[in-house]
Amino acid sequence: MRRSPIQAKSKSFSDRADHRPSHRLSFSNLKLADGRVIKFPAVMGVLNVTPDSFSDGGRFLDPDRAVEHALAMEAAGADVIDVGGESTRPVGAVEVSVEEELARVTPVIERLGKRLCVPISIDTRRAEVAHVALESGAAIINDIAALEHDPEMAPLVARTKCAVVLMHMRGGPANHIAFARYRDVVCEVVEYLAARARFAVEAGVVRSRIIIDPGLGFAKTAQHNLQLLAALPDLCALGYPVLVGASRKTFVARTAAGAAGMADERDLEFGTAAVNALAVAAGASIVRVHDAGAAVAVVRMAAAMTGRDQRFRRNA
Ligand code: PMM
Repeated sequence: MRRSPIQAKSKSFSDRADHRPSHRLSFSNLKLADGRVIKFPAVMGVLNVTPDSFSDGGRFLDPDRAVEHALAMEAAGADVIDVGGESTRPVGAVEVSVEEELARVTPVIERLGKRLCVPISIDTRRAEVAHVALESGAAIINDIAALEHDPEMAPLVARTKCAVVLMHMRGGPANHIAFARYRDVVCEVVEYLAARARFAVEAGVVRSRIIIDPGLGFAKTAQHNLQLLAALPDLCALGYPVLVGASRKTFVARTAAGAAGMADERDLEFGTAAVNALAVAAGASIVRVHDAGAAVAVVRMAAAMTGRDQRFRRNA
């Protein structure tokens, strides 16, 4: 019998490091309101239209380059493109106005809505931005504040029947690192996401379109992130598809580089690949990544090895 999240509280970190496949708890797909289907495990390609995001800040501020990059990620096999206009880098993120966020993402989503076959998700905490993005062709709201930041967000998701990612974070994008204190990080994150999913369902959000996310790097130390990754089966046991966003994050670089070393590109690349493979093996449904081509190969391999491959899968 699988332990409940509460029972899991007493497990030590090493007890939780169980990466055996957990297909029974994994989902096969997500059906969007427009009829499109995202088959799991899926790859979400990141498109940050910001000057200062941690990994790709400034590279895609120009809408032409942003559109080109999104199309390239789709061609590389990405199943969803996640467009964001607000930086959440752990140190030095600058809060942008709604107007600025809209000015960054709207021209890109409008163009992508006409050209991409795969669904678009909008990475925002603000209902006004989410609303414009949905009107322009987005089908998923990726809310790093799990519908807590803007009271209009839950009614918007419920009304439009779009899919939603509920992510765990504490504090805001600019100060979350100061909140990295937990009694038991796994229990607290699991309980938080269960409560936010309950809230969403009570607000009228379609249950089968809720995705949960532990929010790696958001108000978490490297050790917290590793504990959460080791406990992915506990998150999957909540009964919602789980998204894992570890791509190129500082804890991956530090862990992969080891105690002495300075992290380099290979540490980031292979560290990210290791997380993605083990996350899929542990039951995660979506990995959010910057290098879509690499992640597609990793996810396909991990899915095939754990009996989760959907042969001849073609999303959207
Ligand atoms: N990470 C970032 C931004 N948005 N959304 C979700 N759902 N999960 C994440 O882990 C997440 C996110 C920050 O990373 P980036 O600056 O490299 O995009």
